[in-house]
Amino acid sequence: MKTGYVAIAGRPNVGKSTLLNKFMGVKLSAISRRPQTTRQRVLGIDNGPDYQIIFLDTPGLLDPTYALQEKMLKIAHRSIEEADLLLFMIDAKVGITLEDAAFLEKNKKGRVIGVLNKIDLMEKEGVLKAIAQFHRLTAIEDIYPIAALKGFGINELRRGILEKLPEGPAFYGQDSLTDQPEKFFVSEIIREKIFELCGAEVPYATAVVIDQFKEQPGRKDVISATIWVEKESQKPILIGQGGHKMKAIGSSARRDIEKFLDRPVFLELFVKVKKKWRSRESDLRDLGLG
Ligand SMILES: Nc1nc2c(ncn2[C@@H]2O[C@H](COP(=O)(O)OP(=O)(O)OP(=O)(O)O)[C@@H](O)[C@H]2O)c(=O)[nH]1
Ligand SMILES: [Mg+2]
Repeated sequence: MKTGYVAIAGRPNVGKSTLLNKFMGVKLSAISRRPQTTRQRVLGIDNGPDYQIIFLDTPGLLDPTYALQEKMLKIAHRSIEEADLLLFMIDAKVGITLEDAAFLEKNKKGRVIGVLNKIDLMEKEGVLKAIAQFHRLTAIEDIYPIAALKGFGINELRRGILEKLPEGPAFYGQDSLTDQPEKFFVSEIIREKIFELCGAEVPYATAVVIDQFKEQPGRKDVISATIWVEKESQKPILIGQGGHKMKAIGSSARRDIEKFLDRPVFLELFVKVKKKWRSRESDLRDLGLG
C-alpha cells in the first residue's frame, strides 16, 4: 500500500481546488474565477486498490494585508509542512516566478512535484518553454503539464505522486472521502455561490456560518445559515432588488447541497453585519476561521 499526505499549493487562482475535485471525482472544494476563493484546508482522500492519497487543498500563497489573509497563509504553510509531498502548482501561461523559486528553495526540498496547469490555453511550444524554465529556476525534475479543468494529465500526475509516496498502512477507511464535517462543505457551497453571483468586493467581505443543521426522519433536513458581511452597505448588494440575488444564491446553493448530501434540504439564509470582521482575530474565531 502506498500512502501519504500531499499538499496542493501555489499562488491564488492557479487551479488547486479544481485539481483536488478532479482527483476525487467529487466536488469537495469551492471553485471560482476569482482569486482567494479557498480560505481553509480541504482534505480529500483518494482511495485506490493499492494506495490512499490524502490531498490537502490549500489557500493561495499571497502577501497578506489583513488578519484573514494572514490566517489563510498560515494554513497553507502548515499544510505544506505536514505533507509528505508538495504539489507546487503554477499557471503555465504565467510561468514560474523568482518568488516561487525562492519559496521552493526553502520548502520541501526533494519532495516537490511541479505542476503546470491550464495548458489547454497554450500552444505546445509555450508549454515546453514553461517546463524548461521551471526546471532551470528550481532544479526540480518532476514537472507535469496538466489541464485540471478538462482532466488532462491527471492520471499521469497521480502515477508520479505514487512513485514518490512511502509504503504504509492506510490512515482512513477505504470509503472515507474526507475528515471534515458535512456542515463545513455546506457552508463552502454557499460561499462559492456568493463568489459566483456577487460583484467585485462583496464575496471577500463575506463569511458563512451554519447556525442550524437539523436532520428530521421522513422530512427534509433544515439548514439555516448566516451570511456575514462587513458593512451595512453590502447588505442590499447581496440581497438584490426584491431579494432576487439572495434567491439566486439560495436556490443554486440548495441544488449543490442536495447533490453533495444526496438528500433533499430546506435552506434558509440570513444576512447580518459584523463590522470589519476580516481584520479582527476574535471575529475570525467566532466565524470558524480562527
Ligand atoms: N482554462 C482552464 N481553466 C482552469 C483550469 N483549471 C482551473 N481553471 C479555472 O481557474 C479558475 C480558478 O480555479 P480554482 O480551482 O478555484 O483555483 P485555486 O488555485 O483553487 O484558487 P484559490 O483558492 O483562490 O487560490 C477557475 O475559473 C477554474 O475554472 C484549466 O486546466 N484550464
Ligand atoms: Mg482554491
